[in-house]
Amino acid sequence: MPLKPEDPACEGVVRTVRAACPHDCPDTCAMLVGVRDGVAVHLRGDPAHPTTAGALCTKVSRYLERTYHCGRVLQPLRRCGPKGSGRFEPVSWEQALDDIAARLRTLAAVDPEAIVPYSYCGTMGLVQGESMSARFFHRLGASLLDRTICSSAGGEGLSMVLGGLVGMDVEQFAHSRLIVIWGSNSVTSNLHFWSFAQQAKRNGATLVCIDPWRNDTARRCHEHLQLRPGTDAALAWALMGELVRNDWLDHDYLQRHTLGFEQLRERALQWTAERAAALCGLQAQSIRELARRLGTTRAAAIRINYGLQRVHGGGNAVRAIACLPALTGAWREPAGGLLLSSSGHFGVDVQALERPDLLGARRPRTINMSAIGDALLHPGGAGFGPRIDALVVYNSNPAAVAPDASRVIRGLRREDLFTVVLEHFRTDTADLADYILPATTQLEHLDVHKSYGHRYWLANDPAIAPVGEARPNTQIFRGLAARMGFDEPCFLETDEQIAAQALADDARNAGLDFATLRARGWGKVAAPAAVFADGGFPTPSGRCQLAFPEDLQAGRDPLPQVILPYECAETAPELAQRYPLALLSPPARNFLNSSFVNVDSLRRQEGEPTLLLHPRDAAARGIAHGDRVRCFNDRGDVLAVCRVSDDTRAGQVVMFGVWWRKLSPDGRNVNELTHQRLTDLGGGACFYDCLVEVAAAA
Ligand SMILES: Nc1nc2c(c(=O)[nH]1)N[C@H]1C(S)=C(S)[C@@H](COP(=O)(O)OP(=O)(O)OC[C@H]3O[C@@H](n4cnc5c(=O)[nH]c(N)nc54)[C@H](O)[C@@H]3O)O[C@H]1N2
Ligand SMILES: Nc1nc2c(c(=O)[nH]1)N[C@H]1C(S)=C(S)[C@@H](COP(=O)(O)OP(=O)(O)OC[C@H]3O[C@@H](n4cnc5c(=O)[nH]c(N)nc54)[C@H](O)[C@@H]3O)O[C@H]1N2
Ligand SMILES: [Mo]
Repeated sequence: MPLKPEDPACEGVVRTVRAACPHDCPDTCAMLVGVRDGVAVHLRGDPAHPTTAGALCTKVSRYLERTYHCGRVLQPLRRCGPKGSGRFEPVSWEQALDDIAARLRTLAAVDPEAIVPYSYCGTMGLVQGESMSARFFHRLGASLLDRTICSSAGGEGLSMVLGGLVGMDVEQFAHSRLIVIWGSNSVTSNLHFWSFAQQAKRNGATLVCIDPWRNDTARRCHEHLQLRPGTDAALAWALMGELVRNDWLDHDYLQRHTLGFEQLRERALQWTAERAAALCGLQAQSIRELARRLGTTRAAAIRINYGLQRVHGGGNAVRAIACLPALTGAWREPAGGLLLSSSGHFGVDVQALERPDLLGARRPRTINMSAIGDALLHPGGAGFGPRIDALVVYNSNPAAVAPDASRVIRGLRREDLFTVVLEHFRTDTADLADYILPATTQLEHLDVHKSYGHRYWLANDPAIAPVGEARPNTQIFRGLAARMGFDEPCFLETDEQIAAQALADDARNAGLDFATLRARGWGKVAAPAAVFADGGFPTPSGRCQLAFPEDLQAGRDPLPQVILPYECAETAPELAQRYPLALLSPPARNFLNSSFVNVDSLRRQEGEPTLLLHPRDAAARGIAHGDRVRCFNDRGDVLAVCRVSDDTRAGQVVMFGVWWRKLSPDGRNVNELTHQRLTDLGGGACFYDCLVEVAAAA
């Protein structure tokens, strides 16, 4: 049982260690771990850290339960039954690393590109993420991985306009007068931003939510524009049209700090509120009203999150939205503008961490992680290269989180695929491995973190010794590198040395180094509060790119496009006949992607896989509240308990992700239904671009 810091048992004997929440979330909280006799006894948010403000979310407040979970993998395991049988035997580290290195060496002798790393953000740490691992795969000449599963469409869209992953300081939202929360359930997935939004609300700000369903955030906002999924670009164009027609424009800002306003103006005038309303399923009046608010409120702020870019046109939707603050000059105010990601405000020395120079002259192919199912099932050949013979998975659970799960599982089940999984737990992916290697958690290893939601670097000191025989990812890859005979000095570097390299000698870091961070826990980057008050966008011209110069030069349409989902009535009428319901599968409040699903107290709070169905759709199908239903399409089917509610639109269902398959009643999850087609920009996954049908379960 974790203790409370004020518990008398803590006094005098509990040492406090500074830590950082490792999870894939914009909040990246500063944590304080209490340790007694080598055991972590409590964990809390650092009250002094301005965005954490002493509060952790429900999930991470259970991090001790997760760390000391009886399901932790404690020793290296080797498969001893048929693939997927779940039969493993313990082996020594020596044995496991020798075997794995031998196998990889044999494959690499033929073609190293047959080996593929698969990783994402199980930890966001720069040391336990892509450092020693990337060096290892670069030196090996393995296939590269395009890490697109979450944010690449929006990231590319934003960068086309602003020049990078840059934007407002989240702390400034407390002073905004208008906050538009666009495609994000902040209360669930960005709690510490929500605290600032609430402060603004208490001070009289208006909060508007733009989301296809009435989520926890929409419920707490003044206005809710409940649009059809995948139509955000059209809405943004109509807002621009209204701004232009009413001359709610900052002409001075446009003239001095933007490119392409004339082209944008002409296109915007083609978009009336009525035209967008028809496409988006909104009232024209509510579009006009939002435009008026954006055009007439100083300190108007937009919080977009990655929820809205998981559709075919997601990249262009972000592009269109990102133009808005430049039209109104909202960037002049510290509490105005837009925030999608703050990553670009950090000076990270990626070259030093990942050492792409170890590739030498080799240019391996790139595998897109959002289409790993197809990649694993590809026989190899022209245009693809060698068949994938080995997959090394770390910091990710593709069997649960990747789209088109039945193909992913078929791929992972290949008897001739050699799979190594570095994990804390026996996840769905680990069950399909040949070797499972026990990895340390954040309390057991050293790391350094930036954030994509705020502007603080954070250090993470190990609080406890590794549980069981667990090893940090870095140590595992160091061990493999030694066995492969990689003798470059970078393979001998310690985690401390790597952490020190992560902070580039770059004005953005305000002189911070790892030693200082470690002593203080965290430190803020140098960006000014009103980051683009005087322009200075990180684009080649220093201007905000309303039209994209490279497209203009190449004779392509330089403006943000309106691209409808792959799967909707307009673009796929035959499919929409058979599968008339649009499926969204956003995060569950008590899970973090597929992490924490195995923490019993949190899974109990979530109950069972749940599907939200509109009363009209329920009536048409004879389904009642609480019924067990089957949600299906040509790709697969999954069971859920039905909640009948007008929180969702008619014609749209919401299923909360991302359950472990083996902890679900039917041994499957919502990604049975999603597809592997990619977004317009950035090659991202289209999780929320998916048509289904729902029926009462037999
Ligand atoms: N509790 C919890 N927190 C998390 C996560 C988690 O799994 N659980 N995941 C973390 C990760 S990895 C990420 S990337 C972020 C995710 O953050 P987001 O992707 O922003 O996730 P949500 O906050 O659920 O927001 C998704 C919202 O987008 C809406 N949406 C879907 N399609 C559209 C659309 O076409 N247009 C618009 N306007 N809205 C749409 C959904 O209905 C949903 O309410 O959150 C992080 N935080
Ligand atoms: N249908 C649907 N699917 C989705 C989404 C959705 O909204 N709907 N969201 C998508 C999004 S936004 C994202 S970001 C992806 C996330 O997908 P993933 O990045 O795969 O995230 P998790 O599911 O949290 O799995 C991370 C795994 O890494 C492990 N891990 C954590 N720390 C360490 C470590 O230090 N070392 C090692 N070796 N392992 C560690 C954890 O135990 C966990 O099993 O899922 C995507 N999938
Ligand atoms: Mo994500």
